[in-house]
Amino acid sequence: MTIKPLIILPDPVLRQVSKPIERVDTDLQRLSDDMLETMYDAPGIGLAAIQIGVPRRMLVIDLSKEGEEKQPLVFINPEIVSSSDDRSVYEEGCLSIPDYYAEVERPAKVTVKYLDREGKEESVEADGLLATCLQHEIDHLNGVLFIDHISRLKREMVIKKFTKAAKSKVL
Ligand code: GNR
Ligand code: NI
Repeated sequence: MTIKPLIILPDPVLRQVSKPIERVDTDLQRLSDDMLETMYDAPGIGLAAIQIGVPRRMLVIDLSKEGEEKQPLVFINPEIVSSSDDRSVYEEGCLSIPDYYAEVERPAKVTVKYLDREGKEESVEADGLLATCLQHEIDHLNGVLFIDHISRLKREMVIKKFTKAAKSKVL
């Protein structure tokens, strides 16, 4: 397993729309292991493949707490098939936008269809943090970031700050 470098705002790679996965094979399972290792190292509670530069529709999530047993979840070709009308607000962050946090309102519950790590069709009815995290990660697969759900003023400030930071880095 390998820890991969994270793609950071304003890298245009983050705006790519990821392509569906056609075959769940050992290469893909290796990619999911690398994603989990990268997420645990960061640390974060979720990671989409595009965040390590792979434009494929796969994401990983682990909501277990520090010191608890790990609960790695792998979602391949996930699709939101229904969303609740009631909303909830969470303070979100993103490994691709380090050290920036903002409140985002999303549907409180979602039903997601997906393939698991073995390629088996599954579905989950998620609420709470899992619902928020799934929506945040599925947004990544569509080139959408959580800052797209906040005010334009705040979003432009964040993008400006990260653009400046990237320019000041030696290539
Ligand atoms: O680690 C993460 N924490 C988080 C907190 C609230 C809502 C969503 C997230 S996902 C984020 C990791 C990440 O950037 N996934 O794409
Ligand atoms: Ni993110």
